[in-house]
Parts: sequence; structure tokens; C-alpha cells
Amino acid sequence: FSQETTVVVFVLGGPGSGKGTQCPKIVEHFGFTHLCAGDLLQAEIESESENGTMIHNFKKEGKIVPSEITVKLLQQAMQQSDNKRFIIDGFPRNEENRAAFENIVKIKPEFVLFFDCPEVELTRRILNRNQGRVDDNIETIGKRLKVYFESTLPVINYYNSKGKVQKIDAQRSVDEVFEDVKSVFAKFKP
Ligand code: UP5
Repeated sequence: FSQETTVVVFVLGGPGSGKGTQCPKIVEHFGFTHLCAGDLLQAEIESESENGTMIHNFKKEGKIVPSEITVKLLQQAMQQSDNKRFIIDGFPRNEENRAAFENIVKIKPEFVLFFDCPEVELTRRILNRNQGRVDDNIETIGKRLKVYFESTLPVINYYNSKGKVQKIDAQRSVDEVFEDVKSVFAKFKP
């Protein structure tokens, strides 16, 4: 893919903020390809690749998988796609992720879509989800939230200082949130 013509939007927000719910809608309305870093890592766990067990243990502890692994998976997925527009969901989660993506893939995001949601609502949604995720239990949720506040919020603040953050109030209904998402993506309307 060409660094000049490829558009990347990062989608960030706490665990349960609605990234995975809103991204398919962006795909449907604006023709982006959705790359979910967490899903790419989960596929590695399920393929029983050499890193699978290690990734599983990081996820179970709510820890951030080493950047080289995640960035390689994202880069491969971008190379395999014919699309030039990508929404990357749940990444970069820390400064190391951010720097690794910029150094290896050499693309800066067009903007960062930030789903802002209070902690109590995040916890409520994740505990309600009940889909058998290894990290959807009260102990791991506490760890995921701590990692989010300590490591991911600084990345959001970094992009905010560059004027690149589009913040959305994610506490409302799925449809209300998507109305705001639509205005942010309006310039990409086909
Ligand atoms: N829901 C959604 N929107 C709602 C709304 N507006 N009102 C009411 N309910 C709403 O939503 C969560 C739940 O809330 C669902 O039941 C949904 O119906 C409901 P979802 O859309 O799934 O939220 P999302 O933000 O996608 O939550 P998720 O838990 O998937 O986010 P995480 O960021 O925790 O998960 P991810 O898969 O990205 O990462 C998991 C782990 O992988 C990390 O902890 C980490 O260990 C590892 N990881 C890395 O190491 N590096 C990476 O780059 C990425 C992941």
C-alpha cells in the first residue's frame, strides 16, 4: 500500500466504550476496512501460532501485547487489503504502540475517533456482555481499566495536543452515538 494515499483512522476508548459496535457501521456507511487489533490477536491465539500462548496470557491479564506483534499483524492485514481506507480499532494502546506503528508502517492517522465513556458504564457493559471472553470478569476488567487510564489515555492526549482527536460522548444509545460518528466521517461519504 502507498503511504501517500492510505487513510488510517484510529478508534480508541475504554474497554466496552462501543468501538466494536460502531466500527461495522462505519464500514457499511463509509467504505472503510475495519481492522480490530484485539480480533487479530485473538485469531493468533486460536491459530495456535508460536506466539498464541503468550498473547493469551497478556489478554487474560489485561496487559498490552508487545508492539512488534500487533504492528506486524496490522501491517499484514493492510497489505492484504485492496482498500485504501482503514479504521484501526483498539490500537495504539500505549506510547510504544504509537511509535512502533509510525516507525514501521510510516503512516500518521487522519484523526483519532475517541469514544468517551465513564468507568461505571464501561464496567456495566462488559459485565453484561457475557460472551465468554477470557478477560470479561471483574478482576481482569479492573486491570484493563487501569491499563487504559495509565497507558492509553496519554496516547489520546498526545493526539489531542496535535489537534487530531474527534471526541464522541459514548454514554448514549448506539444510534445516538452513530449520529455523531456520521458527522465526523461526513467528508468520506461515497
Ligand atoms: N454496547 C456498545 N455500545 C453501547 C451503547 N451505546 N449503549 C449500551 N450498550 C452498548 O461494546 C461492549 C458492550 O457494550 C457490548 O455488549 C455492546 O453491545 C454494548 P463493544 O462495542 O464490544 O465495546 P468495545 O469498546 O469494542 O469493547 P472491548 O471490550 O472489545 O474493548 P477492549 O478495548 O477491551 O478490547 P480489545 O479486543 O480491543 O482488546 C482486548 C485485549 O487485547 C486488551 O486488553 C489487550 O490485552 C489486548 N490488545 C493488545 O494487547 N493490543 C492491542 O493493540 C489490542 C488489544
